[in-house]
Amino acid sequence: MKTKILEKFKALYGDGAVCYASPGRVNLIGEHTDYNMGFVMPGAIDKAIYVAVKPNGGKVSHVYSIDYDEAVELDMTGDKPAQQWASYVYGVVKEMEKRGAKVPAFDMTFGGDVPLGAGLSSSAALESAVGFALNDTFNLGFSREELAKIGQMTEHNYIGVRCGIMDQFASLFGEKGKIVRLDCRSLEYKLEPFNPEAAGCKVVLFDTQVKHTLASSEYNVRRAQCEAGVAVVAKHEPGVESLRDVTMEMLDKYKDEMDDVVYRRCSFVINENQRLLDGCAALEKGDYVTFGQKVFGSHEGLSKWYEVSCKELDFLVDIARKNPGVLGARMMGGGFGGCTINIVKTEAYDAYVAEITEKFEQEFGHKPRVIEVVISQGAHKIG
Ligand code: GAF
Repeated sequence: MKTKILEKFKALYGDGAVCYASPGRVNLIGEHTDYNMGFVMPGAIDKAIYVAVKPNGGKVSHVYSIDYDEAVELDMTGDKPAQQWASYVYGVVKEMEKRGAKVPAFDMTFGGDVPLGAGLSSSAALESAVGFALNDTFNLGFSREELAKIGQMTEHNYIGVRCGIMDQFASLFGEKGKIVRLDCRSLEYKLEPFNPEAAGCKVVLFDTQVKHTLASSEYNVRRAQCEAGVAVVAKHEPGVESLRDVTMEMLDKYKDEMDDVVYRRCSFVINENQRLLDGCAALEKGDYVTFGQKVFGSHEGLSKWYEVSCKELDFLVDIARKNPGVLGARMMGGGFGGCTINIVKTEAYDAYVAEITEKFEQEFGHKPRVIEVVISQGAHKIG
């Protein structure tokens, strides 16, 4: 990929570009908890967005996307570009400028191998790659944490999704073989070795290859529902600022003051945080069986209580539940399509992949994409 990006750069803008990469992510457990100030357990993967960049000394920047085979001129004094892919680049620069940086004009080509729409966070990978590349190229002095916030705010202010910080954080802070156990309130994190093979398991993703259009609008609705629940509890309980501060006892106490749907959304988040903590304790002991049960529990909550799953994802997890070789499976990411993450006993792996592929195709007329991932290094300069 690096060669392709650099060759395209050379053809369009000449020699001398430097290449950077920032990866997509998986998340073991803890979904929709990040914007509720809870915990998440993502890891960077071996699929990334690659950016080649060079200052151009002019007034406007030029950006080319390999995936869209399209070039745009970015005038940072003008409006947001019409193309969404270019809005990510524009948004990152704007967010840097809001924080006081002067970002000179540049030429850039980018592309990658993070499957789009699969819930592996290709957009956060792009924001992080662009932010990391510009920060290094122009010596802007942003920390990785600031770059993660710049990516997150790009999403809020230029794409319209009020996302949490998990995806950008994982893309920037991930390390080879390690899961990022992140507290989304304090942004304290621990890199924990993750070695399922040693416990006789494998992690595999099945991409439904569907993406329902509801995804970003419903995402913002979920976030607003969580905020509505917090507002009710906060009227009575001093110090409550987010769902992280709310217990099930508190939620039950004020249940009558909130819509049933708000109650259901909030209870999912509170339980999901607890599942993560319990799952994490199990993983620390190498107990993948207990961890897997938490993963199944997470899917149940996401599907029935948070209602962000879809028939294709539920179908995959139902098959997983009936297969004794599968320790845990659930939808991953924002939902309404994308992929499931599965923890499977090594000896059951091949038969499980065959079973899923066959049954899914029978039901939906196309095969799911089987994606094997390796937990890998976060944003870095390739040179
Ligand atoms: C998307 C968002 F971008 C993340 O911030 C996170 O909320 C996730 O959905 C759900 O856990 O990937």
